[in-house]
Amino acid sequence: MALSESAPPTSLGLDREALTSMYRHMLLGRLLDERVIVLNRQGRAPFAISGQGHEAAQVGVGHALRAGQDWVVPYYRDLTLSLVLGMTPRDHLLAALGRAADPSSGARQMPGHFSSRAHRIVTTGSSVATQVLHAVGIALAVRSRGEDLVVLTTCGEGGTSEGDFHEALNWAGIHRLPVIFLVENNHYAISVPQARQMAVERVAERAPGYGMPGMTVDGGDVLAVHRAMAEAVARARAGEGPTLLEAQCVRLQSHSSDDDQRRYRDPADLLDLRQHDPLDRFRAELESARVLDQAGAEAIREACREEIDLAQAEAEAAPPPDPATAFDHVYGEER
Ligand SMILES: Cc1ncc(C[n+]2csc(CCOP(=O)(O)OP(=O)(O)O)c2C)c(N)n1
Ligand SMILES: [Mg+2]
Repeated sequence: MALSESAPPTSLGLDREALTSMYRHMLLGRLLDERVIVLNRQGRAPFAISGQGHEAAQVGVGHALRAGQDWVVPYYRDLTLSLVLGMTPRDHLLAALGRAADPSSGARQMPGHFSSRAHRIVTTGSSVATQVLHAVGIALAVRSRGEDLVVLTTCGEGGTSEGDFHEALNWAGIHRLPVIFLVENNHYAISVPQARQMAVERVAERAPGYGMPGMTVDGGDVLAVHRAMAEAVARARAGEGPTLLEAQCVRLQSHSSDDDQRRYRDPADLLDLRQHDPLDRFRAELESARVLDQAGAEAIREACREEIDLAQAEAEAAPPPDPATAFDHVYGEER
């Protein structure tokens, strides 16, 4: 790709390879997300839940982890995070199209509910915030085994209203477990705005109540998220306990393919969201730091698009599950 070799590699604090990889992951996540929405609108994928607007937050945290070693207990919006950790567009398109080879569940789970044993991504459920407790259990196991690992779990700001969230933070705080709680605050829980979800302005304000540091970071700024996460990870690895990290994001699409946010959000706000697209922002930053030029950015886009096209072709050619297996893993085996 066309990189400006003369540019200082660290004007943004990371080397150009890391920065380019971050941009590539953000773009791959965005283009794959858009593709799943198209497949949904064409009637080929039953469901889409979009992470558009969350890419910087997810890439920022993902790049501060040791992929495949640290445990990640995500939620349904973390498509881009899963790509950072090593899942592929093919994995996701097999699930979106309900193919037997879907590595997450053999097409049993809803699309958007991915997991990967190989990448230490724990199965995502739909019940809001249940995963946060699972992450704390994993962090306790990590601690008990003396492993040099951290656990990342994620949820939305709406998820913080659940009892599970508070129990999880309380326990992690008491035992100083190596877990990072990332709240991707997009200010809406389906149609319910943040002000109806909590009496505080920032999710991170809750952290002192559980004896842990809380940080609010601009979730549209991938490098700021990365710095905050690196700090939280270092603390966890040093045995200094958990962190509550709030990334303030924008939700560019509706909650899912089953709702239309124009019915409950102000049209002016929806227009304004477009001014806060984390991809445009990072690309401008990379260009002005001379890490990437227009041709370089286009080459990355083209490579991502080709990867997604190929993945879609493979997923379309893959067979659906055998109907005889419909009840596998659901009820006890038939005798
Ligand atoms: C326990 C529970 N209650 C309600 C729902 C329905 N539901 C699914 S997602 C969601 C909104 C969650 O919002 P938030 O936590 O802010 O995450 P976001 O979707 O905005 O990323 C709700 C209410 C659910 N799945 N589980
Ligand atoms: Mg939300």
